[in-house]
This record gives sequence, structure tokens and C-alpha cells, in this order.
Amino acid sequence: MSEPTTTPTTTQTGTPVASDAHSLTIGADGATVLHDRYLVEKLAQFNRERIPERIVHAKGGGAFGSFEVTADVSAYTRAAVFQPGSTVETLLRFSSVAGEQGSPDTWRDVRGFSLKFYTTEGNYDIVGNNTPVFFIRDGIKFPDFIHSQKRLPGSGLRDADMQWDFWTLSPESAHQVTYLMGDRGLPKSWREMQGYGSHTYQWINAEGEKFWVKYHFRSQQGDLHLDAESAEAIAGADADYYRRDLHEAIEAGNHPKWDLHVQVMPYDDAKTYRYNPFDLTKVWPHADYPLIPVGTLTLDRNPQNFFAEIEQAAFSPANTVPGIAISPDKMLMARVFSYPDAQRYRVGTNYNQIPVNAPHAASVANYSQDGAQRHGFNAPTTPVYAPNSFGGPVASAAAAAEGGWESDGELVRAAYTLRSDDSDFGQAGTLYREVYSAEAKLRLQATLAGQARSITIDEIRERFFQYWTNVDADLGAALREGFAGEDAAA
Ligand code: HDE
Repeated sequence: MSEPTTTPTTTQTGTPVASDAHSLTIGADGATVLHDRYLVEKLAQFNRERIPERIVHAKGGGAFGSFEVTADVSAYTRAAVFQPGSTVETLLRFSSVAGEQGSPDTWRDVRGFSLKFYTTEGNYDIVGNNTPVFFIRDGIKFPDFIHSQKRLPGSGLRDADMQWDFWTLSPESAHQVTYLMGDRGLPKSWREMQGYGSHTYQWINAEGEKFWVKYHFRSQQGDLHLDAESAEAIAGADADYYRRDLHEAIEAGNHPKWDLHVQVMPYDDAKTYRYNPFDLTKVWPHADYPLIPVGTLTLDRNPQNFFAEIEQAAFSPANTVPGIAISPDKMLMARVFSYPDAQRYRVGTNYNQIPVNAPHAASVANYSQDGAQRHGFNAPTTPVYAPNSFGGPVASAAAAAEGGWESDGELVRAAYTLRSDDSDFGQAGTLYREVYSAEAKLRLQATLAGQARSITIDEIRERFFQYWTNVDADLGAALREGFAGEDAAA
């Protein structure tokens, strides 16, 4: 609490106002007049407080911090952000995928892990999840996938039938669904989960040599989970459980940290590897490509304003820097279009001028101008076109043109070419059999038994049993038997 203030309340244009309690009326009991400009301004501004929520990853939270390089990966990338001795400011936003803004944090879901590095070469974003793979491998399926996980158009309800209809008709989803229905679907907190870039990205070193990389952020707090009963109880008691946990931990000086490692694949390996290394439904075995340490990420500063700094934050896989590029992953290429498009719609065409999105350690120089809400502009002497003879900024291929790969062929609509060790279910089965502990297997089975009960259409339930049989024959049989037993008892 503070002393009574003498600062007058003003209109948006700075004129003192007469009252925050009483509208201008004709007599104390009469009609309200339209020329009460402050009342009109106050109500109109209020009606415009919300911007569209993100179509996915709507519920989230985040914090600022820094990334410090602790190893030497300069043999693989020339990006300034990853050079020995570099420390840069960062913003990390966590999120749930399917729920809306007010959804409980602890509903089972994949969690987003969106990281912005404010580097000296411009902003670099890694927009990943707490799982290393994804449900689909072509971006053209994304709206269908998301529709199946959101709400029925008529009732506005979420629906197990459409979720499992989509997944069982899309067998490439099996690996990610095995993660989602396992412990990763219910993290203990945002601090206690891993982060992944998920896609394969390209790194380029100072000599122009290219490599393929995958990012792994390992939580120093551990990779912990909630049991299903606690998650459900928390969902009812505290919808903002993860958001609160992160905020309170940072306020208390308990700063969460993640160690960044990369897997590096030599450029030419990708041509002959036993499956397509750009297929987002697959991981690279650590035995083939071990983890190489890079540095440590620390979150130590809460946002001062949630709307300005988190709700309006715009992350995009299109935001790369010299020494880092994308790969021929069809999902990643679709995302390069989709994120800036979403942000132009959601935040506005000049979204990159908002302080949280503008570069903090680099400057902007180009010929873009005007548009709604523009407030940054070039000096009047700067020419408005390129090329020009008046000293305006000049594009420099030598500084930043890189990141390609060889490509040739007819225009087709086709799945990735199959390779010797390709399979939709293989890595899902390995995850279940070799990575999950006996207890984790039991928890997964219990979750799936609940899912089987929530499916109401026999044909979809039958496909559900077949899907899990394809992941692991014993798991499928156990689920089928369990359901038959319950059905008989009912
Ligand atoms: Fe996203 N995704 N996504 N996604 N995604 C968005 O961007 C999209 C995908 C992820 O904290 C949206 O600004 C398409 C994979 C995170 O602000 C949207 C495809 C991965 C966030 C969008 C994918 C993600 C988003 C919603 C298929 C992990 C939250 C509004 C090609 C590797 C970002 C927005 C934040 C957000 C589209 C697939 C993670 C609509 C088309 C794969 C963490 O543009």
C-alpha cells in the first residue's frame, strides 16, 4: 500500500478526468449522455482488451532469463549465440496445446517449450515441445489433427471418438501418442520437464560445412510427473497450477535451469540413414548420435506485464540467425509460413515492433514501412526503396545467405520415400518396452483403459485395440482383455 497519490487520472490523451465513479448524467437520476468522453473511452477500450487467443497453445506462461554457452560447438555452427563465452537474454514460454486460455494446466496434454534468444545477430527462436516427436509428418494435416483434439461444433464438447478416430487413421501418430498417454502427458511442473526442438535443424560452421542437429533441453530440476488422480484434483482446485508454480519459484529466487545438448549428424549421413532423419515422428538413437553439451538456460525474471510480454509474445521457427537454418522436414517448412501468419492476424502486422518481439541485442534496418499501429520509423533521410544511391541498408549475401540443401524432382503430393528401417510403430514399441519402467507401463495401461471406456463407437474402439497391438502385442492384448472383462461385468 502507498500514500494517497496526487497524480491525476487522465484520459488516454493525457487530460485530467473528473470521476472514476460517476458517469455524466442529466441530473443525478437522469439519462447518461454520450458526450461523457471518458466513460465512452473507458468502456470502448475495455471491450478491446482481448486479442484472439492462440489457436493452439492458448494457455501458458513464461519468464525471462539467459542462456550461457559452457562448451565449444564452434566446429558445427558459426551462430554467435552458441560461440564459447556467449551469454544472451532469453524468453521461455510454456503452454498446453489443446485447451483454451482458461483451461486447467494439469489436463493431460503435450506441453509447449518456446524459446527466444535475443542474439546480436537478431532473434533466434526454438519453438518446441516437451516431447522429441510429433503426431503427424506433413503440415497439411495439422488443422484436421487439431480439430479432432478440440471441440465438436454442435455441443462444444471434447470427444474421445474423434480424437481416437483421427489417431487410429493416422498411424504415424503412435510414437507421440505413446508419450502423451505416458508420464510426459502430466508433468509435475513446467520447471520439471524436458524441452526439445523436436525437428531436425541445420547448423553451418565458419567454413560453410553443414550438419543436421536436434536440440535437447534437460531440466536440472528433473523430469517428473503427476499421477492421474493428483492431476485431476489439481485441475479442479487450481487451474493455474503450473503458471503459479513458475511465478512463485522465480519470485522466491529459485531459478529453474536446463542444460542444452545437441545431437549432430554429418550432412551426408542424412542421404543414407536407415530412415528419413527429417521425419518428425522419429527420434535419432543416442547410440548413433550422442548428446553433445552446449550450455545452460536459466529463468530468473518474471514478466512485469503478462499481456504485453507473454500474451503478445510471438515465437516462430522462421526466426533463424546466420549459422542456423531449417531442414527439409515438411512440418518445419509449413511452420515457417504458419507462425508469422498467425501473429500478423493475432497481434497485428507490426507485431515485431512490440518490445517483447523486437530484437534486444541487434538493430533492424530495412525498407518495411507503415501498417496498423506502426510507431518505429526510419530517419526521414533514409531512402524508401532498394537499390538506392543514398546510403540505405544493403542486403549482404555473404553475411547471411546459407542454409540450403540439394533438391530435384517433379512436383508431387506424396509421402516421404520409404527407407529400409521405416515404420510407424517401431519406435513407439521401443519407447514402451525399453524406456518405460514397469510402473510407467502400468500407468500407461491404466490411462489407456480409461480411454477405451470413453470411446463410444465400437469400430473406433476396435481400431484403438489394433493400434496398441501394433505398438506392442502384449499391451494390445491386455487392453482388449481388460475391456472385455469390464464389459462382461457391467
Ligand atoms: Fe505449432 N503453432 N504448429 N507446433 N506451436 C502455434 O502459432 C502449427 C508444431 C508449438 O508459445 C501457433 O503463434 C502448424 C510442432 C508451440 O507462443 C500456430 C504445425 C511443434 C506453440 C501453430 C505446428 C509446435 C505453437 C498458434 C504443423 C513442436 C506456442 C499461434 C506444421 C515441435 C508458441 C501461434 C507460443 C503455436 C501452427 C506443429 C509447437 C497456429 C501449422 C511440430 C510450442 O501458428
